[in-house]
This record gives sequence, structure tokens and C-alpha cells, in this order.
Amino acid sequence: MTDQSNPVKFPDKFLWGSATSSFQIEGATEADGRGESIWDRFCSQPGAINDNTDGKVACDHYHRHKEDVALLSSLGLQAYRFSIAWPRVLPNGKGAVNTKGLDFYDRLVDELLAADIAPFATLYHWDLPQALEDKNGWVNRDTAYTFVDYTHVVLKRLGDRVASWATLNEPFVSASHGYLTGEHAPGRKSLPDACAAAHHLLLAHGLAMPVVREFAPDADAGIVLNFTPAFTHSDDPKDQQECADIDGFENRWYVEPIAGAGYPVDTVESLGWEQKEIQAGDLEKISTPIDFLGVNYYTRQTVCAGEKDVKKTLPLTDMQWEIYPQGIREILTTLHNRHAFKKYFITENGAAMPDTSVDADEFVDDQDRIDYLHDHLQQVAQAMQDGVPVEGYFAWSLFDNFEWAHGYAKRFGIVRVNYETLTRTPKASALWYREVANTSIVGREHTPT
Ligand code: IFM
Repeated sequence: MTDQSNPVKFPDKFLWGSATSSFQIEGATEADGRGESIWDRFCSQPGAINDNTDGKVACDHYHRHKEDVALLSSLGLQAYRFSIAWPRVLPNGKGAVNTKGLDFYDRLVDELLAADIAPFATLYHWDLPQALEDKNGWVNRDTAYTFVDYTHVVLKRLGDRVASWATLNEPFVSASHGYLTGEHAPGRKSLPDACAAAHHLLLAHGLAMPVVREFAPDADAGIVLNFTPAFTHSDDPKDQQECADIDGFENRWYVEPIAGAGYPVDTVESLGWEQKEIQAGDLEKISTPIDFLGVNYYTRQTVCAGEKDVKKTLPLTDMQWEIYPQGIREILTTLHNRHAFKKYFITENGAAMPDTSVDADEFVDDQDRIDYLHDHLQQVAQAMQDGVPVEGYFAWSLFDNFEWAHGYAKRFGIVRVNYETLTRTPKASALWYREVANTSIVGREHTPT
């Protein structure tokens, strides 16, 4: 462990932001012509969401975006990462454009710019139009081309004002949780389908990149991937193999084709993926150079062949995820040594915590979340000292919000949301983070004013 007691100063131009996604905060799922998404359909299936909730209201950001931008501004944040809901823009996935849906993002972007906050947009954060899932979703190659048409529509309208575009958020989760384990929408369970979906997601990314560049020549264009390092405590070759397979399936499967190295051969073999979906030229398209890699990091995983629930030895967040701050440095240095992307943003990092200490004013004194953010940021600083060009950090999440299959039970926000009144109250972590954003200094002694 490095000594984390000394405050660390980040470069002045380092960007401090916070992140959300459309389905998790917007609500208004039936407003102004929005079409149905796979998450609306999934939530309606009994038992799919642990607390039987849905995204109909969420944080009601769709109606409160002005207030929310003012909140970002009061926290002194310089960048805001959000996603665009495909079914709000194209209710049937393709064809007729819903102008009112686009108008919403237009207003949001203008409000951010007026507040001097750089808009970081993600085109796809898991809310596929249900109409496309009805045609086999991401398992259907056509969905990749339809994504390009959607990108066109969005970029034509917003390409002149958004600072940074990410095509996809965490394609691993879309493919694996959506098509293999079924714990996420659309709730399907097939390894061949998950492999096909993963390939078509990556193809969609590669095909959309030139469109982003054409309509937003001055913006950065890239993709956001999640990384969960895999460890084993044992020297047993079976455990080592399991570890390499999991690393291949979750971490290397996406970044390696993007970096031009193709799919990890060892993992392709051990999964038995026949690669029938790969057509001539696909890998070239997928490896179109990116301006930045967005890195989402939360935890590590410990692996033991044949065992599902390996004993966790580190302190846990409310997601029961081990807190392993040095993992963010390890991931960044490994990625940079292997692939040397031009630059990196930490596009998500944060923790669900129990938030039990809510006072009468709804203030949450979440020292545990501050510790988490502090310790991870110190490791980001170490990675930068190691030579990794990291240019910004987005705390996940700005708000408590809809945490997918967990519903509203897990709170990741630096700002508390009361789901009855929809009141937003900055937690202690938001005040601490405001100070960080103001000074670019990350330290424990740094008490918020
Ligand atoms: O809430 C999610 C987010 O949508 C994608 N990355 C991980 C977060 C926490 O689970």
C-alpha cells in the first residue's frame, strides 16, 4: 500500500466531474413520445428487479434538469457525463425522429455550457429500444448499423456543442448481463448470443466513430469500458487458468480488439466461440483509433476454479464489492503499458454505501464514501506519476439512482435523493468533492468549507 496520508495535487487542467445515465435518473419514460426500452420491459417482469421498482420516475431528472445543472454548478464541477436515451430520440429504434426527445438533450447541453460545465455524452448506456430487441437485439448484426443511423441523428443535432463523445458504456455488461446471465435486460441466457452481442456492440462502436468525427470534428471520441481485475490466491494451474479466462472474458475481450490486437485467442478458445459473426473488415472497423479510453473501475474479483463464492477478505461496499483502491492504478498502468492509448478518463468510480446516518435535514455524513473516493484518487495520482495520461475523473454517481437489478436499494450518489419528495441533498462526500474540484488537491485533512 502506498502512503495515503499526504495530500496530492492534481494538474490544474485535470477535469473534475460526475456521471449518471439516462435510464437511471431521467424517469418520464412515457413523456413526449419516448419509446419503450428493454429496461422498461424488463422491469415489468415479476422478480426481475430486487425491490420491484422501475424507471418510471427515477430522479425525475427529465423534468428537473435545470435544477440539476444548477446543483452541478454549485458543486464547482467542470464536466458532466450523461447518456442519451436512444428510445427518446428514435422511439422505434429507427425511422421517425422524436424531435421532443432531442430537444431535451439540446436544452441540457445548452444549460451545461451556460454554466461552464463540459458535456461528456455517451450514446448508449444500456437502454436499447424494445423494438430492436424484438428483432433479436444486439444478437442481430443489423442493430450495429441501426446504431450508426441513431448516432447520425444525435450528432447532427448536438455535435457542435458536446466536448466528448463515448459510443458505448461497458459493452461487457450489456453482452454478459443482458445475454448470458440474464440478470439485466433483456434477460437472455445464452453464451453464443452473448458472444454475438459483444461483437455487434464493438462493431457498432467502430462504425459510429467516423460519424462522430464527421459531425464533431473538435470533440474527443472514444468508448467507456469497465475493468475488474481478477486475482487468485493459489498456484494451482486450474485456478490460474480460471483467472486468465475471467480476465480475458471481462477485461481483455473489449479493449484488445479496440487497440487493434483482435480478440484474446486463449479466451476465444476456452469459451469455444466459433466467431461466425466476424465478417471481413470488422476488426479494422472496431480498431478505428480513439481519442480517449474511458475507464470504469469499482472493485477486484478473487477467483478459484469451481467455486462461485470465493471468500472476500477486504472491506466491502454495500454492493458487497471488495474495496481495492490499488486496482485502479494497476488497471491504468497495465492498459497503458499494453496499448498506450492517447489519454484516459476515469469515467466512473464510486461506491454504494449504506448511508444510514441521514439527519433531519436529510444530510448524510458518508465518511466511508469519502474514504473510498480519496483512496482511489490517490491511486489515480500514482498511475499518473507512473506516466499514464489521465485527464479527468467522474465520480459515480452524481445522484442516488436506479441501480439496475437492485432497484433503488443501493445508493451510489454523492447527492442524496429522497425518492418520495425527490429532494436532492448533497452528502458530506459532495462537499468534500467540491473542495477537491476547487483546489485539485486530494487529501484527508482537507475539510470542506
Ligand atoms: O450504476 C452502474 C452504471 O450504470 C454502470 N457502471 C457501474 C455502475 C454501478 O454498478
